Amino acid sequence: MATTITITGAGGQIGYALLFRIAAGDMLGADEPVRLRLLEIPQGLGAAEGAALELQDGAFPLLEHVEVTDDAATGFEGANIALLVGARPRGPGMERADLLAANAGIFGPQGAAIAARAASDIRVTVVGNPANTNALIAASAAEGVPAERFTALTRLDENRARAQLAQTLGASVSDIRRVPIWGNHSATQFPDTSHATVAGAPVGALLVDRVGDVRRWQEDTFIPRVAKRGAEIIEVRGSSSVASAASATIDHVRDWVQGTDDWTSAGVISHGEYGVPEGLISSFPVRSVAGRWSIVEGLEIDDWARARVDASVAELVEEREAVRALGML
Ligand code: NAX
Repeated sequence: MATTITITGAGGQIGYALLFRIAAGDMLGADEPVRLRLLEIPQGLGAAEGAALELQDGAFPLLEHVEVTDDAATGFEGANIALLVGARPRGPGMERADLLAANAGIFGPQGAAIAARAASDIRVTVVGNPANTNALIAASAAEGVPAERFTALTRLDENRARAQLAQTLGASVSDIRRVPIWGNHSATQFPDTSHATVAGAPVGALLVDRVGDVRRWQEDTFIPRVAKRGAEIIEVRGSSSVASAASATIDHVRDWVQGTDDWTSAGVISHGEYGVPEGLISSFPVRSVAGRWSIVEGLEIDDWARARVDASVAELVEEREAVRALGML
C-alpha cells in the first residue's frame, strides 16, 4: 500500500522543493508509491494547487494521488508521515512571545488533528520555525501519540557542518561522519566536531594540521559559519535556504524510516539524556534502528562543549516557559 504524506505549507518555497523529490522516490525509495496531501491556509491554496498540477505533469510513476486542502482534518487523514513546514514567520516589530504564540496557534491544532486523523504509525517532522518548540507544542497537543513520533529538523545544520568540515580538511563530504548538532535549531546550536571522523578515522591530527588551534577555529570560524549559514544564504542569494532545507528534510525522513549506519542529528524528545531536561525536543546525536530514533549515549563532553550544550538547552527551556506562560502548553 502507498505511504500517505502530508506536507503543510506545501504552497511555499520549501514545499515546492520537497514535493517533486518525494514524488520521484528520493525520500522513501524507488519502490514505494506515495499519496500526497498538501495542507495550506486559504491564501496559499493557489500556489499548492499549481504545484499539484505540475506534479501531475511530472507523470511520476510512484505518485498515486495528490489532494490539496485547507482543512487540517482532511489534510492529516490517514497520514503515515507529516512534514510540518508551514509556520508563521517573524514579522517586523514582532516580539519573540508573539512569534511563539502565533506558532502555538498553528502547531497545537495540527498536533490535535494528527492525533485524531493520522495513521497509527504517524511520524512527524517539524521544519517550520521555531522548529524545536513547535514540535513540542504539536507533540503535547497530540494526545495518545507517543512523543517519540514528533521530531524537529536539525539535519540541515548537520549537513552544513559536515560540508564545512569537509572543505576545511579537503575531504569528501560523504567521508565525514559524526558531527552532531546539540540543542536548538537557532543561533545557539552547537555543531560538535569532537567526535568527527573522516573515512572512519578521528579527524584530530588532520584538523590540527589544517587549522592549528582547533578550539579557536571552532569558536571564531566553524561554529559561527554553521550557525549563521542561513543568514549567509539570504545575503548571497537574496532569499532563505530552500532546496538545501528540503534536501535535509528528505535525508531526515529517509534515515528515520530506513535506518542509519552511523550517527546523525535530529531534534527528539529528551528523557534526561546528557542532562537535557525531560520533555524538551532538543537536537542530539541519534541513530535510527528499526524505524525508531535513539540517542547515542555515553559520549564524553568536556567543560567547553558542556557550556555550549547548556546554553542552547537553556534557550529551549526559555521557549517552553514562554509558551507555558501563554497558557498554550
Ligand atoms: P514560505 O513562506 O515560502 O512558505 C510557508 C508556507 O506555509 C506558505 O505557503 C504559507 O501559506 C504556509 N502556511 C502558513 N501557515 C500555515 C498553516 N497554519 N497551515 C498550513 N500552511 C501554512 O516559507 P519557506 O521558505 O517554505 O519556509 C518554511 C519554514 O521553514 C519557515 O518557518 C522557515 O523558518 C523554516 N525553515 C526551517 C529550517 C530548518 O532547518 N528547520 C531551515 C529552512 C527554513 O528557514
